[in-house]
Amino acid sequence: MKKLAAIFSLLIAFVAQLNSAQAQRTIINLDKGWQFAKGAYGSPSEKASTVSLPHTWNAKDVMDDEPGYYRGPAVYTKQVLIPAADKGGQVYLYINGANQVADIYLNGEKIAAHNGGYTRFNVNLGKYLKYGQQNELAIAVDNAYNENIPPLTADFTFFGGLYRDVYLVKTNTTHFNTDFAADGVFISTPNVSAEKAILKVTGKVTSVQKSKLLLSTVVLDKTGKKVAQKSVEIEGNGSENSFETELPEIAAPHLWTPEHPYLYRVVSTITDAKTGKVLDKVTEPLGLRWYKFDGEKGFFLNGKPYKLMGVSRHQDFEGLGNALTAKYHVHDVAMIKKMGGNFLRVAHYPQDKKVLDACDSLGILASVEIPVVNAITETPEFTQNSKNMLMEMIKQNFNHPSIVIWAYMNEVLLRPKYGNDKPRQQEYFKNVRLLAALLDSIARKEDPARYTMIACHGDYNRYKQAGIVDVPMLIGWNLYQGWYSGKTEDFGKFLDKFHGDYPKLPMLITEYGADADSRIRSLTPERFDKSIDYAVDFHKVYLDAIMTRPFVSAGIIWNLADFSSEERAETTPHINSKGLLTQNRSPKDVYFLYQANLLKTPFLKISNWNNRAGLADSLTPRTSTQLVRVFTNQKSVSLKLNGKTLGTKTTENGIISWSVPFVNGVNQLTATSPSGGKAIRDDVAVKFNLLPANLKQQSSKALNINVLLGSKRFFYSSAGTEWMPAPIYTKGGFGYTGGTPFKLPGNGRVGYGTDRNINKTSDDPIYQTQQVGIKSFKMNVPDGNYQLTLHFAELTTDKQTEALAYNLDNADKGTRLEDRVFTVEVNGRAVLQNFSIAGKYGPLTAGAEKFTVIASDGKGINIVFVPVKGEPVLNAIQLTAR
Ligand code: GCB
Repeated sequence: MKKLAAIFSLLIAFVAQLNSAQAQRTIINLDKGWQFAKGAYGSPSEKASTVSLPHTWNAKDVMDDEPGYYRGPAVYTKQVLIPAADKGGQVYLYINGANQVADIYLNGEKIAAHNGGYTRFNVNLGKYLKYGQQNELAIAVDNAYNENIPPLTADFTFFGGLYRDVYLVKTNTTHFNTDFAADGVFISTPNVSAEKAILKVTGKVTSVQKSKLLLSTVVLDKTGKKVAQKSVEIEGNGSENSFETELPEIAAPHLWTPEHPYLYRVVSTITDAKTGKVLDKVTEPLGLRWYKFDGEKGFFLNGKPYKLMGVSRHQDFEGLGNALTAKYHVHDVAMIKKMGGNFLRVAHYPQDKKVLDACDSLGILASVEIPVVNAITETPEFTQNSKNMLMEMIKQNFNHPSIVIWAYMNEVLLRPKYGNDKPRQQEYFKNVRLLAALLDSIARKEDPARYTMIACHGDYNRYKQAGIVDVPMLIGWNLYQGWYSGKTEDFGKFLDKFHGDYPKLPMLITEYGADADSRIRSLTPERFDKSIDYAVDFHKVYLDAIMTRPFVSAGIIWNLADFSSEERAETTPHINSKGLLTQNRSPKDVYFLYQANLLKTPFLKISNWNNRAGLADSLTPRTSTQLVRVFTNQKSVSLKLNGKTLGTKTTENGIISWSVPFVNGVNQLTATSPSGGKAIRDDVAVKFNLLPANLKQQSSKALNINVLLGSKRFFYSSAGTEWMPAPIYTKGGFGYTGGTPFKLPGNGRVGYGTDRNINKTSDDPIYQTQQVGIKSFKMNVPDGNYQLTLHFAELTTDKQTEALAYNLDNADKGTRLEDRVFTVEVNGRAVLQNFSIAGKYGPLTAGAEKFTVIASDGKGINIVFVPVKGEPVLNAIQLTAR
């Protein structure tokens, strides 16, 4: 029996050795079939459900009206069968993203932990595995606040979960080193020109026994043809040994550019020198290019000047949170390309590898950063976690030709701690600077070829005095003049001032943008109205200022798409709406503005304000004239409305505006422009709800009045209703009398209605403005039966909310709930008696009061607001025939 066992174990050892000697790395995806439950490891707080990765537990709870989302522990469990044949090799578990702390348990034992939610990590499962059996793998993930892990706070939602792929990598015991979950092979291109390219490949080989190895590097062109090759013998030393090889030069290389992102492949192989067996093989992308940033002249790629124009991008999508599959990542990068952009700021944290793969193959240059955002914690643990993230980011992404910048801090002095204790604050500044200097030196040492960068908010003196400006190789400015503060014109002044002070320091505009709620439009756009139209005006000024200043290396728009930010209230609660695209990636007019200015191929697009309402210009003809913008890179464009020409106009900065006399119903707009002989065109159908100047001109059945009080906004609601600003009453028409629009309290506070969330509605803009002190609302409607809806929300409240950190102008003084009681009479009949909005609905909560009203004897409808206490208010009003 003993003998048999001995033979058997010999056999196993032989098979294992065979395997270990033969196997190259294999990758086994583990995305399917996880059991998931919230709660700590061993004590679930709910029944487990089966989930697939990518997965977040916050996809839905960030979308509700309630503040907050689940931030705490949860556990993913899965049985993993490890064949007996794997014994003798190595088995690594790779986790591409677990936000933000992960503890790894194998067969009930905790074997590893990782801090930080945005970088990949791996665990050598080797000695813990049961071969030939099922192994219980459990990953406990926690997204609770942790003062030692960046980011501490930020304007984005910290979705919890295993939100990227998880997989096993099985290797021979001799393999490329897996430290920092990198590929273990690092390619640099110290010498590239149009004539030749020289490649240096460094890395480490991990082995468990002494052996003679052959390390070969082969460079393949796009067609798979070998263009360079080198093999060196190395001695496997039973632990780790470094290698460094320089390849023979590649003559007349295909250069990597945004226009022609030519990719070579570098295949690195470890072979057993004795047996000739391949032990490990990894393939890396290679793009041959050289670049520099110049303080005066901007950015150069392969000796040619390029204005870097692009976006930042968050990794979430409507309804999915941050748990996105590959196609979403690739689509986003493709949208930058489609816009005519050439740059992506991967902000504020490293993202899925597919993002950078797409940048490499589509020709989008990139910066990547670790999430040290807004503030630091002055502890060794915070420093250590930041350092580790930086190392992971650099090592994991080293070979992407698209990357030109490593960044490591964003607006770190936004609202500095210890405001009331100046000496302590000075110490804090010193510690921030020390951390910056440390991270900067690591990045320069780890990757001497790339630039380092810090992105700062517009308080230039603060960063200067704290010594931050002097640390990185590039300075990024996040600027919001004309949004959070000042006027759009101040933007150019800032650029000139900074450049005057630091002419040698290359400058990038790492952020600029304005909220643009795709449902809100305006014919008289103004700051904070969140209209698409204000955003277009804003971007026009910024784009011009960036394009006309060669010393500005880059203009990076904040943001590609609307993204989740739980802290935000405003018109779309929990969403930052500065995207050029909506959260489900449908383009807004601002996206068209950039296409018109950046694309080289013919482009023509009519504004997508396709659901409109308005008042007739006069009694006859019954048309309502409104501005329509056309975005184009063509010299001139002709526009037709329902087949009738509105003439030809010349383009200015990518835009042409037309006054279009809309009619009630469907309006077909056609824009055309001859382009190199071939005409390009765009067609849109605009649905227009036109209200006649004299409502009696329309039959009661056809009337559909939806108006907002205290507002100049147009709003397209979730029910598909076009709302328009309420007019002041004029004889024979309709509108309000008396009062003023609601204004936020507090000195110098700028806002549009209230910027707080309105409960019990997703159509917040209907309720966020109101007319305070309104006397009456009259509608000169034809006789008939109507349904009248009065919309109310009490906009004053005792509830204090913290001012949005980014809004530096916003000194929130808090508010006081007003004691407001009034009576509403319709055609002399009291329909609401001693009505208190807050009393009935509570403050900041939507309420709709519906009535059936009869208009007779040609008298129309007259609504009178009678004050009892305080001033009456009205937020919105609707009238339809019954
Ligand atoms: C910033 C931040 C970014 C915010 C943005 C905004 O300066 O860097 O994280 O989302 O402003 O929209 O306020």
